[in-house]
Amino acid sequence: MNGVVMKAQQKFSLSLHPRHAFGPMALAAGAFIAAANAGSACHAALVVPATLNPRTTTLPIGTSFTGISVEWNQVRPYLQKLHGDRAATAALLRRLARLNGPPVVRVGGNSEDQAAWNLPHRHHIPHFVHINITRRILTELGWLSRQTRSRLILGLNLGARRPAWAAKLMSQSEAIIRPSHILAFEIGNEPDLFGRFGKPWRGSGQPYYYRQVSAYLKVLAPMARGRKLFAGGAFCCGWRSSTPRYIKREAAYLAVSTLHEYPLGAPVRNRRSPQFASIANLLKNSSARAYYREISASVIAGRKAGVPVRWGEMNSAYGGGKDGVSNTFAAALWGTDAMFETARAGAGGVNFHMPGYYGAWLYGPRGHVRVMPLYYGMWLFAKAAGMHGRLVPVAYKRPLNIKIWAVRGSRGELRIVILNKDLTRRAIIHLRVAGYMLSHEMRMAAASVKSRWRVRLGPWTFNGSINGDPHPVAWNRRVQTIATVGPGAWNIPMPPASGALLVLSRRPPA
Ligand code: BDP
Repeated sequence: MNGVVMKAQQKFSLSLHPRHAFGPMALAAGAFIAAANAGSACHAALVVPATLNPRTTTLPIGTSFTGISVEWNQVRPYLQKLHGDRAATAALLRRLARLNGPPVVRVGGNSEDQAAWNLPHRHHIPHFVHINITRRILTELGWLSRQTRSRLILGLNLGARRPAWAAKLMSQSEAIIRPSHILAFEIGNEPDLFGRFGKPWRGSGQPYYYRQVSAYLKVLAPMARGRKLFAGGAFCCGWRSSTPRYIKREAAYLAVSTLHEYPLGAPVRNRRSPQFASIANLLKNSSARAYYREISASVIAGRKAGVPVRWGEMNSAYGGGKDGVSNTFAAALWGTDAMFETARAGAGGVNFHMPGYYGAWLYGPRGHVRVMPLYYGMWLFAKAAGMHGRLVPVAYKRPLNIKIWAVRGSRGELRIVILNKDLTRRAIIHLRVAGYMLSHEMRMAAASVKSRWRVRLGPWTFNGSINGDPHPVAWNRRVQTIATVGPGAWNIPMPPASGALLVLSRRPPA
């Protein structure tokens, strides 16, 4: 509990940073109000001019950008049984894998420092260690990674200060899981909050932490036989800005450096706090921009040191997510945007922590899968990112809470994602891209921003799916027609709280 309170306080102080101006260049032309679709609930829509030059690509979006993070004690309930009902887990991961490469599966979180291989039933075990990592759990993970080609980041217990335990888990993992399926072993979860374990962690700070990490690496690094096989520091709150220093120190061992970020907190009670978990706060630009702002310095340090950096654990609201926020369509809009912000920073990807209210899919009481709105956001992102996509800067003004992202695919095609995160106002995006034609369009939409189930992406929904495969939507679809208003120019109506994916292909010369 203390940890949660402290985390709330620390995260609160971080969120007091002033809001920075958003990246895309402002267009000279201002946005203006236009009369729109007569008969619609909102009588006027804001016209937002947007343009881009497909030749000015910036960063590539890495493969295996998407990912999930699961606690050690959730592996069996959540990831196991890749047959019957729970084949859905593998089906959902494979769907993302086909688009952007296999999602990274990280096993860790608070359970990381509460768990040990074959937990010794002996005395002198720290009071916080109570989770037993069994052969069965590792076998399930091995099976999952074979089925999906997902690579694993496996969390080792640092809090207990037992390098020998970590060595045991590492050798068992490599014996049971194909070593090529293990991306990294992560040494400790959120050590910035280890004070909750009491002495000697309480009040000891980073020097003590680094001494412990060195003691671990002394034992573990020889087992890696020259491979960069470790991950960390998994800092969340107080120490996140020290990640560049961590990368510099440990680069020789790091396969990937991981950071954590939750913009909101489910236990936050103060409704006026910017961290209060509400749909309005989740959809604020700051809740997505944090994924750019808080990782950029680490990405730069990582580049210098040859270490990829990712959000090893993240989601909408810590404390397990919040019902009515984390499990609604708002999470799909936020999640898509947060992934693009991460890509804009040049980071390698994200791992959404789950299950809880923030799970991208959950299993109901009878074992049936429920694909949650967040998954649609992951799916939309993976479709847009593709295998070798590169971000293209889009010039537009943000009079409303609108985000526009563009990706150029390997054949020169453009995939444009538009997110209207405004809760009440329609917009018409006036998009101009010289030399391109519209070849495909799909909407990410829901009955309401609060919807938990009635969500669709293009003609597909997972609503009612029991095996993790989507089926065509059965409910009425309000058609939002895109108007072509000239060569390479379109008006794209965007209802409040909705997303769209447009695929543009090069216009053949006349
Ligand atoms: C993270 C912890 C994870 C928790 C999550 C939460 O690493 O284990 O489940 O917070 O509170 O910081 O939701």
